Amino acid sequence: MPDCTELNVWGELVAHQKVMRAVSMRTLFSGDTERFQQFSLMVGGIFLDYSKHLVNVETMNLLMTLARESGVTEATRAMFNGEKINTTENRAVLHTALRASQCAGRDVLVDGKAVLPQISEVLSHMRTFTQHVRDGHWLGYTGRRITDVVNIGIGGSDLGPAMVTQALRPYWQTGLTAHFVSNVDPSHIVETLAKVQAETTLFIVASKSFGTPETLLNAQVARQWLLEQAQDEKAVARHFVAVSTHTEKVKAFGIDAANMFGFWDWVGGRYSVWSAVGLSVALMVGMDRFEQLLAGACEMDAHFLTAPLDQNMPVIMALLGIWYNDFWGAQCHAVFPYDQYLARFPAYLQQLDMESNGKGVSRNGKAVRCTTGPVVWGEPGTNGQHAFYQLLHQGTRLIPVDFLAAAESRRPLGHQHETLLANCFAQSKALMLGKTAEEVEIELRASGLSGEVLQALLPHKVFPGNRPSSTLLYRKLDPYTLGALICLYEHKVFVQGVIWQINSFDQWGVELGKQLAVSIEQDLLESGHTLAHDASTNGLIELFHALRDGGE
Ligand code: G6Q
Repeated sequence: MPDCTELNVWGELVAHQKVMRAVSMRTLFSGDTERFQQFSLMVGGIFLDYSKHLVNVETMNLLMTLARESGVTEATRAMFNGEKINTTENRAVLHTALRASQCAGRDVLVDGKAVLPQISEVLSHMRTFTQHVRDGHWLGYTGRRITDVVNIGIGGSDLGPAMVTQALRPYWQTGLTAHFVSNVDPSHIVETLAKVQAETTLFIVASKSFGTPETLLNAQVARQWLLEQAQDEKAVARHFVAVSTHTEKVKAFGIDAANMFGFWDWVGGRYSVWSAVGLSVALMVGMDRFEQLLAGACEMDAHFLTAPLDQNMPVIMALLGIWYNDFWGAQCHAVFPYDQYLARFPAYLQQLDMESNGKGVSRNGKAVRCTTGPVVWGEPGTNGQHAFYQLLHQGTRLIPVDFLAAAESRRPLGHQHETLLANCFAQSKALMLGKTAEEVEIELRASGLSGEVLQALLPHKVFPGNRPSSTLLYRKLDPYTLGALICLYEHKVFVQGVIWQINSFDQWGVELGKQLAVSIEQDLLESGHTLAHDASTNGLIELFHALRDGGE
């Protein structure tokens, strides 16, 4: 497969971008009454409006050619079929299989072993366990019901369950509260333990490797805290469960293998919320709703696998991202949920997208020639409007935006939801239309300004417009819709990785810092010996000792 930049269509897209630079979205809309219908589609309860983009039919055709010639369809089949597409780790990538049972997806073999029976076994273990906790059969060491669930994990073993649990807050069982501890900063675990009682708290230690120092340190603190109060080792079995692929390490930590929920090396950390890593979600909202989450994802999987490229929602979103990233020089991609329950969604997407596609070497080991994954960021609307939207509207950067909103509020209150959505729609409209100098002048004259005062103010009030955004609108944020939404972004990231020819499923870039931290920690623990780092690191270590020990 030639490098994506060597494909003919890549050159055609470069040339086409020069034409599109002179086109305004205002003109595109006024010249085509069908634009909204043409550039929108609905899948799994999610409506995507991509009409407010710097694209026309020719743009989309060229982008579809790029997808076709990059082998997106073949790569998608390879992933769903369990081929070992994560080549640097020699692993299959089968988070799609985790939800396949919810929509009669077919089984696949990994190393000659069918995966669906293994998945359904864990799902049924999760069902029994979560039912017992939720209905009060599973009790703490003093015989009281569990009131608090603390998930201890980091990265993929935290962001997914934390985001989904928060998104599904309206479905939480009364009397149960979820907490998430991830940071090795002791403040995190200490502040969390201060909120709960040992006799009614269940800890989930979630770690695929069961070797992540942050997680194990926090889990040890929680275990010690429990034992100080229970004064009985047997209490651990009532208050600790593990989610992991490593039975031996779980047992060595002191958690009974019967209280372990397994998953497999073909589930990447950032794709693991669909596995037993979602146990906290299932505890909070119940197993039926957890399976609805899987079912929503399964509908999106089936769509992604079967829909033609030009009617394929993840493919369309991926190509729009590539259009701005590689042909317009956009550095980042913003995601603004006008949905408070999705407050952690941008943070979740940061890992999904940036850990997957933040790569500079292609699958064949050579440096990529294109620009790969963007910086992903975002905050819930309307908060962002009062903070950084200024830069979006009048700054010098091109920042494509995804707006997300529900038609129905989970907490209706007067007309506040309409106020929220009016702001959402107004922002995408403002980004697209902008405000011309002529329009500003009319406004300023109407407000009584004229002459030099008007002329001095006028340029500051002009909005260039022509700034692209997608709007994703759904009826309400229920488990099914959320499942489809997460899955949509997973496949968007996958398609981009295929086109850029990178491995979206490894994460070697997180290793170096971890390695260096080991020797630096030794130097922080023991002062007085010769430091062998660079001058800056040595200086920081010395200053740390001086500050901590009360010196300068
Ligand atoms: C995700 C990454 C990473 C991982 C964490 C936690 O894709 O692999 O974020 O999830 O490092 O790892 P463990 O689950 O093994 O503790």
